[in-house]
Amino acid sequence: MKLVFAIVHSEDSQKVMDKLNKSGFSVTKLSSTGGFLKAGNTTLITGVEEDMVDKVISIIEKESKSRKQVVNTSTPTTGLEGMLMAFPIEVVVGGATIFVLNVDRFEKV
Ligand code: 2BA
Repeated sequence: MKLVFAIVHSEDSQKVMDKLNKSGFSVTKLSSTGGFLKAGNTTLITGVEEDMVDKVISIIEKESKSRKQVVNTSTPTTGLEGMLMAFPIEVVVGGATIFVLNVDRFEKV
């Protein structure tokens, strides 16, 4: 058995979960926060048999859009001691970031 962790944009999460459920997969949704943008995203966990991993990934891929986001970073200026200058950079977020882990044991009791 495998555990698929998918970090998706929160706006895509409902669609991804609906499609996974409709295809017979159980999903758990966790609210998470990206370390770089410090913005909310969603982590979805799905436990599946190994031969279903590609199907799960293709559903997630199909429903997860990539987005451009502008983030302000600050850098110390030269010559002006202690001054920080903010400048915007554009980053591409997603579609989805996916990790597939081995499951040693799975029980439902
Ligand atoms: P964040 O950490 O908020 O990152 C958002 C986007 O910012 C990233 O999109 C990437 O384009 C950019 N980015 C992240 N770290 C950067 C850095 N050190 N320098 C420049 N740009 C950087 P994605 O790669 O699509 O990642 C979306 C979210 O997925 C991330 O949100 C994070 O929550 C998660 N994630 C991505 N890679 C991960 C990894 N290797 N381990 C754990 N979580 C990861």
